[in-house]
Amino acid sequence: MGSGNAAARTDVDAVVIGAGFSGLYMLHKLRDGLGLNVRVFEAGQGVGGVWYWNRYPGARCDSDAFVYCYSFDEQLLQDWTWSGKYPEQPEVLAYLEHVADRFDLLPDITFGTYVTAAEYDDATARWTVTTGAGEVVTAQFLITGIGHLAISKYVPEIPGLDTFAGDWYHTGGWPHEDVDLRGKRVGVIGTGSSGVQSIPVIAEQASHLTVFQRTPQYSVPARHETADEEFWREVKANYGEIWRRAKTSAGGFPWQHNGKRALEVSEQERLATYEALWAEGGIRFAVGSYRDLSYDDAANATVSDFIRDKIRQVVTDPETREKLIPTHPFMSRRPIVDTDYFETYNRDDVTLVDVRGTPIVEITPSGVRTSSAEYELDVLVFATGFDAVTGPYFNIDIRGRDGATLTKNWDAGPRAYLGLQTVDFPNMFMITGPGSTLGNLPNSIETHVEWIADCIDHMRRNGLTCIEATAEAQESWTDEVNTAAEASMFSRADSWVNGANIPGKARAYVFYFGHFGKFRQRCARVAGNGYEGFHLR
Ligand code: NA7
Repeated sequence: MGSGNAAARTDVDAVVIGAGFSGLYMLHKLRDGLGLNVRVFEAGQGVGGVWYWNRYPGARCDSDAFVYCYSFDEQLLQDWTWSGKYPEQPEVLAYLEHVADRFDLLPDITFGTYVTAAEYDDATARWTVTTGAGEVVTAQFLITGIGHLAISKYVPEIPGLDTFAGDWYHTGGWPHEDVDLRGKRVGVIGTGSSGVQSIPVIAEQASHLTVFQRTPQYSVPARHETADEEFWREVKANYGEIWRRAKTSAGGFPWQHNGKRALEVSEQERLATYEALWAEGGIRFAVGSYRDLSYDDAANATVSDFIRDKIRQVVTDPETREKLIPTHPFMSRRPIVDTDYFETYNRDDVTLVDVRGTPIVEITPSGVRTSSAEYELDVLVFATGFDAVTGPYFNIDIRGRDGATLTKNWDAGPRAYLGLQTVDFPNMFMITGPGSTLGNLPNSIETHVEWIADCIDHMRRNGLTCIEATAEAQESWTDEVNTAAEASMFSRADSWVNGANIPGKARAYVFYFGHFGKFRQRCARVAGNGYEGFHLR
């Protein structure tokens, strides 16, 4: 085991960036599994990554918690009990803090420290990593556990924001102290997952809430509930089988579709299936019914229409109701799970503004002015998302062989072999880098962390010092990423998964939308075949 005296070491085996789900497990695997010296740098003052920063009202997990966790330690699985189906942010953070304590990870993490630069030296096959605090550390391996979102909040450039007299926040950088919204006129811009989660909670507190919506969204009711002892007895007794199913499934969840095509059954049967899953709520609605919803337009239309009808049944005001009806196909954007989202628009103190029809023109000292009206606000909330996946990488000046930069290599979109490595950056591993799976992320993260640890172990056992993806393997994987995305509903709409949410950003798919279980097998096969597609020396 490493010495645990992180602050003293400036030459280590591995530097890991980030102490969220990815970085914590990577540290444990390398330090406790392989006996390496590891330093972890984390920008936040505590562990948690995305769960450290995203503290907005209503922030909660929307994967079922019993599988939104690590699976690698049987005792941890048996000891930890989530309060219910979709825990709120403080509980997910408490879980990660528990893991950090349990495996004694804190001594090797330097908090409040942003990695500003990393440079590869071909002669030594080592990285030199520089932090914002001016510390310089060298390492054989540079491993990014920087997530997809947390550090690269997107605030659109709207004229006049600097003149706004009230307070404004981004959901991804919510203050750690309480923000008192009681009696305030609050505006929320954005209706993605963060907006949809926060809007009902903010509406409870504010004197008036104005929602500025550009694109209406599908959302499935979470039907959050607390979990009783009986539920946990059952889950904990069957965890082996639950994980086996989750790790072989399409999305990293322990459920599969029902094997049928939507249009091969009668309308009556189809509606009964959707109704049953709707009553159950949550992400299972998206993954648990017909197998062709995510790639067949006609099949998808049946489920999209079903949700549109549900929205119409909930929202009472006809004008508001029509503004809330999405036109893109369900699952062409990352599915959203909510608690009372559409119901919130029935409140007298909530106004929905369609900023596609009447765009925001400017922010004034007293609020937001659209092309047709001015809305007076005390607080403005940007739920406007993130410069996802590439943003966190471009925020660090990473230089590979011969000074190669990611900004240049990825200017037409990111490219990486299995989401693990990118050409010109030897000995740099990415945990769920571009071209890896989305779905239930702890599962994707464990897949990569374990693969990386096994690979480093293999290298050490065989006296190898350097690994780099080959250009051929990277290009061929990028083709597969694009083919899978084009075949999926994700090609039918703009959003952060294809770079379309950031003006000027390259349009490219940043995830592999193929089958998660097969992706896992693929990673294992590549390793089993002597790391095919990688050059080792
Ligand atoms: P998202 O899903 O990217 O949502 C951002 C929202 O902000 C979305 O509704 C955008 O509208 C809206 N937006 C962005 N820019 C503007 C401007 N200029 N004017 C009006 N509205 C705007 O981010 P989230 O934080 O909600 O979720 C990100 C992921 O975090 C989520 O998928 C989960 O994986 C966790 P648009 O729809 O683009 O028209």
